[in-house]
Amino acid sequence: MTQDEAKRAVAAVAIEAVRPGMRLGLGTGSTAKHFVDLLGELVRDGLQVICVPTSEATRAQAQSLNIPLTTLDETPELDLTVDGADELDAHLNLIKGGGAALLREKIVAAASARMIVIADASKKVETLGRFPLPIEVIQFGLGATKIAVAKAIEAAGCTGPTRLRLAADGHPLVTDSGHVILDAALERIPDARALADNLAAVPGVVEHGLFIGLASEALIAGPTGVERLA
Ligand code: ABF
Repeated sequence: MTQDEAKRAVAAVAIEAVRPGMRLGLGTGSTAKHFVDLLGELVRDGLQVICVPTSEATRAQAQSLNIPLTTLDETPELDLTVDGADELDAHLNLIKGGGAALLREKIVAAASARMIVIADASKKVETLGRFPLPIEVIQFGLGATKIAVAKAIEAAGCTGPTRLRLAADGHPLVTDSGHVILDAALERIPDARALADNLAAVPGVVEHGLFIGLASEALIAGPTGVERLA
């Protein structure tokens, strides 16, 4: 099974959780893209759902599939969000944000009664951190914020450089919400809760990619099929 086939396989299991009338959060990334494609097929066949996209990319995909969209202003409570992840551990703690959508993803996940993470087996790790941790920051005062972030990282017992994420044109990548992203290459995060709390306290940090206590379950495509972690 190729990695893309694995992503499709977990999306096909996740779509079984969708019921008529559900209010859904639609994730971002290549795995979530498969879920949205499958949802589009059900909508074409008459399924009634209303959805909040977690990025402009997912919005465009959903619109192209005629999936009915809403906002968290109109629909502040969602039944289910299905989204990908860059890393997940056995406690369902996640690193997300490789797709630069972490802020809206976290807001949508937090507004959902249930969050199903869909991932290929490469995302499952013993300890979070091998994937550089995305940290979304406002552009004002970036130099000072970078120093404060480094101190917050050190205070949580982690070490590693933070780099400003660049877009393909070599300029700083700007997120859908107009912020920039620092990627912290920490290798290991021994205490994700402590790091999350430290980062959240830094002025200028809008959000970070540690999702703790948000995922209800994960569907992971491995060599012997789809494993469910809850
Ligand atoms: C998004 O999905 C991002 O937060 C995360 O980086 C990405 C995972 O990407 P993929 O499913 O393409 O591996 O939710």
